[in-house]
Amino acid sequence: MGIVGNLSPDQLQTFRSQGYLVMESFASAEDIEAMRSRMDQLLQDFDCSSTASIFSTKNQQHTTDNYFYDSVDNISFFFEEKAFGSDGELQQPKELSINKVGHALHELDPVFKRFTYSEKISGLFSSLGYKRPIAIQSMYIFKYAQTNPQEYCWQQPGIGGEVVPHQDNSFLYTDPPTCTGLWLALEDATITNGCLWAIPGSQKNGLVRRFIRGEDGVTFDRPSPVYDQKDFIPIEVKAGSLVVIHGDLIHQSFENQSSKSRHAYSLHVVDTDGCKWSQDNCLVEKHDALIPLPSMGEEGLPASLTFYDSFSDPSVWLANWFFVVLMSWAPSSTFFIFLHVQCSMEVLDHVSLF
Ligand SMILES: O=C(O)CCC(=O)C(=O)O
Repeated sequence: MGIVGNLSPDQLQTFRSQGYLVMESFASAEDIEAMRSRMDQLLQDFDCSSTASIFSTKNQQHTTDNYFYDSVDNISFFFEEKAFGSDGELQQPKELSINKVGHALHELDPVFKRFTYSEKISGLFSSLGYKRPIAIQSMYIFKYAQTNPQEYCWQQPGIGGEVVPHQDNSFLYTDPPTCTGLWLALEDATITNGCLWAIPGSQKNGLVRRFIRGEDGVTFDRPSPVYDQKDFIPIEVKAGSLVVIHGDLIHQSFENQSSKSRHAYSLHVVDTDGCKWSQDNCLVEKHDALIPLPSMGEEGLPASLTFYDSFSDPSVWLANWFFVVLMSWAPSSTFFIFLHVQCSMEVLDHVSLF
């Protein structure tokens, strides 16, 4: 059976008219805990010395651009603009200096992959009419709380920087445009800690500009329109809420001015059926290498997420028969070989699952 759409007609109507939809309690407390503690671990394991030098050295546009391009199939760490002092040194611990981690968490990390390829997400894209949805990039965004100036000699108010008004289709362009953003609050997001803001209905005016990759790096093809801040409304949500964002919706977020952090997992999905990935996008095309989210009309889950059914595999029966024969011949050593093989298969099974 294919994946069934899970949005109600009212939810679809809201999404179409205002350009975004809030789905409360979309992620469970366990999902959130799993993603947060996984990111804690990734951060602890991250050796920041070489990456910090890329971002702290002035006039290194080329190197930072390359680091960005390579992040398409990596788990890369991006520093906050204000993380470094004039001496090029981090002003606070690395755990408080990262702006985001991306852009292939959904492919490379088992915890983020499991959430991304869950039926809840597939159902959503089926509801939105996607035929072959691809998760094209993922980000863990920190938006750190204000740090204590005495503790870290920090002069600026709030390190978790702003995200200027933008449309996601500018960065992840297909022809016709199909990007939808999913923004999952991993902590409560409020006006003071930097929640999303959006101009409801702005998606109806279409895409205003594109972010294009050329020989000299990446640039916008047009200047940004001037937006009236009065048109934006805050989208305050509880942890676990998902904000579904139309690719043409104008949205932004401000600096975190509070003492509470605001973590989020952001995922961008495009359709690849009847749509063409634009070759001048800042991230290179890699659709062929990607597994589509299970979608309406597809039978079951994609191969990478199916579970291995050992009972119907003749080679497993043959191997077991072989062990039975060996067992009757040399019982004790065969028992240990058997244990060893079973353990290896467990590990392999696990690897192929992710
Ligand atoms: O997390 C934020 O503050 C902004 C995220 C955003 O704009 C996006 O994921 O498209």
